[in-house]
Amino acid sequence: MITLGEKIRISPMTRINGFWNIEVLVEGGQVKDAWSSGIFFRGLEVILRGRDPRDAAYLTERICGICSTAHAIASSHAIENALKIEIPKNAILLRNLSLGADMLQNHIRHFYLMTIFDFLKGPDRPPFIPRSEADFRLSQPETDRIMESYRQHFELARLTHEMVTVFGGKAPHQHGIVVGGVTTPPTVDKIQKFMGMLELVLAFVGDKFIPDLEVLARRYEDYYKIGQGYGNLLAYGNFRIPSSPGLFVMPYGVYTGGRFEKFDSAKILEHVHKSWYIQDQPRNPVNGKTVPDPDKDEAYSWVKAPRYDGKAFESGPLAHLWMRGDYRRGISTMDRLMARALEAKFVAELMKQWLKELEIDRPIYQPYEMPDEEFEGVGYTGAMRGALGHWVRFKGQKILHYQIVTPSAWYCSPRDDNGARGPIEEALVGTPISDTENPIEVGRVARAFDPCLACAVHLVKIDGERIRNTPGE
Ligand code: NFE
Ligand code: MG
Repeated sequence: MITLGEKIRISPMTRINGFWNIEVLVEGGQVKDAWSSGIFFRGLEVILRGRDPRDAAYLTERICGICSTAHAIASSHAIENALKIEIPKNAILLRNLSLGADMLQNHIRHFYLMTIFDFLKGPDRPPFIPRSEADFRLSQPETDRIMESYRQHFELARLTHEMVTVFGGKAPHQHGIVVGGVTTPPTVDKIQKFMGMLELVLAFVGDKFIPDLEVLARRYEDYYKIGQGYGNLLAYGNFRIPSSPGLFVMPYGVYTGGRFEKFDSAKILEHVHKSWYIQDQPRNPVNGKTVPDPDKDEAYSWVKAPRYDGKAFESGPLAHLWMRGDYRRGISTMDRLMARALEAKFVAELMKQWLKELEIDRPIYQPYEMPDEEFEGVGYTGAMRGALGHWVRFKGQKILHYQIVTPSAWYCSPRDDNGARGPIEEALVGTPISDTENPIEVGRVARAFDPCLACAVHLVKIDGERIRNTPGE
């Protein structure tokens, strides 16, 4: 962490996935301004050019180990959308089950690995120290209870990954999803094995995860008011309903200015003025470009700035449950955490139902021809963190164009071409900071979004040193 006068830079921000800087300007005990910088270039969209579109699922899964099934689904949807392939009912159910298992893995890990140590005091030994000593409000019995769940969660998170392997072969980066369907037929032994693990996970979510979070929510009720941000929510359809083609358990939706709107993909534009890409007009991903320009002076992030109808949107469990009408308490740090736990329970219960709907000896794959003409498609899904889109154009067996807009790009984005902050930047504004030496509140607000940029491990404090590309300068 580097303190520059009243500017605080947390670099790298730990307990998230990936490499991330957060910088905040603190005045009068509050965050006045904030900058979110992705500091790691991946370039997957560039790597995909010239590859076989049928490999895109496996290549894009490597974007990330924690949301890989979501990429396999979005990629397969994009190519199936281009070629108008309808996959069989069993394939829809098996994809739902694999994504559901990976989502449970993510949500349990996010709470026990990434979140709780912003709120409770762990044991006085590494890796729990050094830590910020500020504002721990839980009683000793409450802390002991959550630490006990913390110790159990490792086994539960492992079990959820094992569930992914039942129909996916391996985890992360499972290989059970292919264009046209899935690879592994449902058999009685596989269904039973999956169900046994699911029951254990469901019990943990109901008996531990949700009650543990309720303890935090009671002690930190002020976090229902902190980190509210723009209040714009975006969700893409997720978990197809096999009996109702075109319908999703989690519906598409846009919520802005306190109103719902119909989703229109033409309103998505990615801005790059503050991102290290060659300067360009805002573009829909259909015609998006990914040409890095690491020396661009005005930029401060490798994350582009996706906007919908010109506005910054967050996505994720809160958006999913909001569109369904299942959770509309508010939009804040604590609401984001609460929706994630409730989504885990909701999805785990649905998974029991999907397992029962599987039909043994029925098709899992729809054969298709790979034509020589040029095709274009888009695949949407609701990943663990929300709205995930893959846009593809291919000719014959080669990808001509591929663009991916992840949920983390939506909410970790920097300022757009109009100078408007990204969603996390905006949510941080107004956050009270009790101790600028230990701005634990910044971590609470930022981590509640479940940012994914891979794992960073340590903090360095160098007072007063200037570093190039400091965004707020
Ligand atoms: Ni790496 Fe991901 C999810 C996707 S990135 S975690 O969920 O897609 O936001
Ligand atoms: Mg992209």
